[in-house]
Amino acid sequence: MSLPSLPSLPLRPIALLLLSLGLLSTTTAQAEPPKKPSQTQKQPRKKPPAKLAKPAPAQPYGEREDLMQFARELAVQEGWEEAPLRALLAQARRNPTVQRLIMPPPAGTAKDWGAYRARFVEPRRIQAGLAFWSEHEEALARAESRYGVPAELIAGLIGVETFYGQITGGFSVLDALSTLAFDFPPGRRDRSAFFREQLVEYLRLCRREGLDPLALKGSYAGAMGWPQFMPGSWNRFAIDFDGDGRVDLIRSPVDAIGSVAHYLAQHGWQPGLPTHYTVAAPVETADRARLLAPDILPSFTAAQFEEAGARLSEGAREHPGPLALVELQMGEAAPVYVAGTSNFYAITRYNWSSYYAMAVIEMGQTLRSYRKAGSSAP
Ligand SMILES: [Ca+2]
Repeated sequence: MSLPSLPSLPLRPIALLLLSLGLLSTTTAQAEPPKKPSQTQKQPRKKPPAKLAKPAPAQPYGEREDLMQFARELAVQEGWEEAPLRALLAQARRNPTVQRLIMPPPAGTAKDWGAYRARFVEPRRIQAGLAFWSEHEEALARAESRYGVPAELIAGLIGVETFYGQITGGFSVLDALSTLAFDFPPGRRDRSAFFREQLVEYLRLCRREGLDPLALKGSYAGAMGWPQFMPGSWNRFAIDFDGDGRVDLIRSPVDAIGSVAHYLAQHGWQPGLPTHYTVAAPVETADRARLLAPDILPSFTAAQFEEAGARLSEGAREHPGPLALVELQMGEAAPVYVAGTSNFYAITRYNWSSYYAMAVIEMGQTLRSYRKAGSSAP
């Protein structure tokens, strides 16, 4: 999940999907966990060939000087004992897969909202979402009433992030964060300072919650649990919502529900405001380009939209705040457009992608429709 102050960070549950669909360029705030086949689909277990070549196990960093220097400074800064910290970091391992996944997709990959949407808003995930909503109806309603974030949006988001806790990532968080902190690959903007900070946040989190830093699994960028929070976001925005005195995003879906709502509320969610409106984009290329220039940051009034040649739906013309013209590319077909509000923007603070935000919204709407119709299965 989420790094408000860090625009172009591609990380998150969906990152693999984004990669495969060429959508990673808009940035995401969290990291996509790899799919664990054992969790996502039950397949008949095939007996592996007797002599299956295994990749050589990654070597621990050991007492590499930059890690030990980091440990020394951190021990002083946090008032921690140095020796156990050194011993812990020495066990971290550089992971080449993490280095590969942090890279942007090849240039020129066509974005396709239709294909992207179909990966999330599909029968199995809808089914899981309806079960999740039924099971956690009380917590979702409580989060909605406390933070003003609709239950459907929270349910949609957790569904898109982790398939309701089924796909939360199989990377060692310590390895992933250490790799990106100390061996960030060349070829894209260096984010190692950010990941060093996340590593510190992770160690604080483990100490506070009594978790084993060698044991936790997450996405290739170190995002964890049901809502895929990065450690810094966990420390700042996660809450205890099931009242057991602990903030546990790995085992408690109820803590995840409260934490997602709290996160969005802290990132500008306004109760009662729509996320977006339908809009016909300006026909003139120059006008369209002007409205698209600020990207997903809502920057124009409804009147300015219309002056530029966009045609808004009736409700949108009365919208009091700024709007953003959001373009969703459809592969070779003509793109679709929506007018995003500040609430659309708030969802992109969780994951920096308009495709992501739209998938969350439409997943939520779909779940709500099924519930309204009293239907339990798509
Ligand atoms: Ca709790």
